[in-house]
Amino acid sequence: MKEKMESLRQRFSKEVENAKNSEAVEKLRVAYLGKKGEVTELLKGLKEVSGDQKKELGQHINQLKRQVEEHLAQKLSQITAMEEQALIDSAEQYDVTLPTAIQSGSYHPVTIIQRQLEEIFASMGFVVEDFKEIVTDYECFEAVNIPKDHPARDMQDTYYLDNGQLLKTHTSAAQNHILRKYGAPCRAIFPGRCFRNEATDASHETTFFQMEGIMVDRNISISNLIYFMKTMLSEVFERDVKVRLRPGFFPFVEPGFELDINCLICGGEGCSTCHHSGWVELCPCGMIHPNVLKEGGIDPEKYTGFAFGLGLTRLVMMKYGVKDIRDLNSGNLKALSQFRHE
Ligand code: FA5
Repeated sequence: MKEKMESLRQRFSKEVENAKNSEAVEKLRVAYLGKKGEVTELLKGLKEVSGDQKKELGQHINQLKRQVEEHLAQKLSQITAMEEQALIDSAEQYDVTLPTAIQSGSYHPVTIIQRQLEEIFASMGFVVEDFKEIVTDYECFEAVNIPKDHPARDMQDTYYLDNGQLLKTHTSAAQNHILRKYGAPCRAIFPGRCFRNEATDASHETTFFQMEGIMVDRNISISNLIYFMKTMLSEVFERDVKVRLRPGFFPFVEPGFELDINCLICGGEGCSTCHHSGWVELCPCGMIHPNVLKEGGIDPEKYTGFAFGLGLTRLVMMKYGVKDIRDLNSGNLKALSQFRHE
């Protein structure tokens, strides 16, 4: 029996030595220590042996069993360390510059169009300005000729802070700051996020983007305004789009206009986006009111200017055929990822 055990020990040692991976070690464990393993069978065979011999043999088999267990454990930890190292080594060879199958992020369509507009206007000599989102009552209303209790305020309810400041309802809130910063002559655009406390529908959100533009110089007229509006639209849409100009009232312009675009979702037939009118209000505009120029430190006797407040989010809807404005703020990756390659 002892000889049998010795030859088993030697065979096991060789086999453990040759094991190349953790599966091979597991196979050995089953072959020697499993239910029908060789060492287990030896232990089972003890019941055939009697008396003192049983005790002595039992000790030897248990010793062999412990040795087998220890060897297997040692070999397993050796192999695990090697396998981990191999993983680390192969990770080191991973080339992070290679294109991957992982989906990359993309710019929001509003950002894409905003940047395109910034390029168009910059090429026409306009500076691009940024402005804060929390503004004072003066900046948002009084500086643009909307005194306290003016009915025009009803059109632009917003969210007020305890300190009396508010989330800006329109990019016109930056007009005074820009006029004071540059004086006359000046050409500037200033895109920004706006907020209004109003019911949402397919074309109205409580948070949306506008892009304001002003041009002040000697002898600026409505013809200049129309020229810049037409140039901007034909560049963005890369084709002729039907627009209409109609009178519109805004306290900060005189005369004021509404520039509407033929609804590109329904082709002018009427749909929920255009409230079944066939037209979408896109870009109110007009000649800057003398009071606004004066408040900005510019002499209205010498200078005139135009201003426009483009509905940037609505422009994006028309450009990409987005039927519902709420899709643009929903964070829906399926919708937004369509703009990845722009
Ligand atoms: C204004 O905000 C004026 N400050 C624009 C202006 C600037 C006029 C300079 C004259 C001179 P109005 O409230 O109409 O105007 O908004 C301008 C545009 O912003 C709208 O034509 C529309 O395209 C967009 N807009 C307004 N409210 C929302 C809203 N709730 N959701 C999405 N877009 C909106």
